[in-house]
Amino acid sequence: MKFLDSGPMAGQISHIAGLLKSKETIAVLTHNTADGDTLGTGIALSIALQSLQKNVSLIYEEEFPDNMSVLRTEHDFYLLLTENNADIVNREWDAIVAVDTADPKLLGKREQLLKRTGCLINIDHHISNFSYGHHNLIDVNVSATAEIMYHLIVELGVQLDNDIALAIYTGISTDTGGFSYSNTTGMCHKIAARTLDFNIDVAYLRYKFFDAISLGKLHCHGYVANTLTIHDDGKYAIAVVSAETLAELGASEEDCEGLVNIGRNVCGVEASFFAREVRPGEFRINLRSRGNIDVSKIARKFDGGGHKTAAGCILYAAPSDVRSILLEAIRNE
Ligand SMILES: [Mn+2]
Repeated sequence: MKFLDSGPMAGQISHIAGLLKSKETIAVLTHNTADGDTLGTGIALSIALQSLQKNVSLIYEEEFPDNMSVLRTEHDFYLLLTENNADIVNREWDAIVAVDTADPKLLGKREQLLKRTGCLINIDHHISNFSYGHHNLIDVNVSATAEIMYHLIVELGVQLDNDIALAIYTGISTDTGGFSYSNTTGMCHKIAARTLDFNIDVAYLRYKFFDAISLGKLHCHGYVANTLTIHDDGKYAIAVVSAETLAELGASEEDCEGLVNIGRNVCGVEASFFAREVRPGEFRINLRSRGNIDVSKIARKFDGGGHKTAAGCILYAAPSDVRSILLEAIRNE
């Protein structure tokens, strides 16, 4: 079902579809610390290209997160890049497609593959994407890259099936927080509605993507709720978790996902920061805003990026200095 008939995006989508049809060997790359959108988009595209008899590889370097294992299909295009894959690294590709990847740095070791093609296609919806591809299909107004992928797959003339529908539904559902963030639009509901013509277990996916919680994460929740600090008449919330605390709580990196929302949800808070120490003196910062503050501007001060309401960056500091550095950055914004 075609939902996009005219406008600049329709033209760009048909250009990229034509380009892909003219290529034979194609690598699809998802970003690291993979989420439902990059995986869903990458898998949907790989299925579509394989059905067009393309020689396609979906190259990844981190195992799928637990809650996304449901996405993994029976196809043979999955290619795990490990340290000693010289053959993958040196392979030439007619085209490489990076999906949902604002910056090639997010590709990790796979960034080096990019020079192995004269046709790098960059498909994304992040405002911080700097059009690093030879061809760029970027729409910052869509909820998820999976939305762009739906239009592209329709344009390629590929029929939806269960696997494609699940992949597209996952990308849109996860990037919109279950159709509840401000990026939720009529179009993303239309596309999701179309995917529900297939065998999608909405309740099970809701549980997997949003509700299921490990004990480590639950303990992290408790710690963050108890140690969160509120600043400037309740406008800003900051939570800092050291590596030592994470180890004591038995919490993994994955367990920290979404903890920034605890502060964001406090009444009156406009911007929330969650800082977790990944190596001594190195903090990964998640930033969230309720919409009045553009947190991507603050993330960029520390070489990070993202969207107006959700961004991330790395901060090098002593644990005791993290709060004051973040406060100064937002007060000077
Ligand atoms: Mn996305």
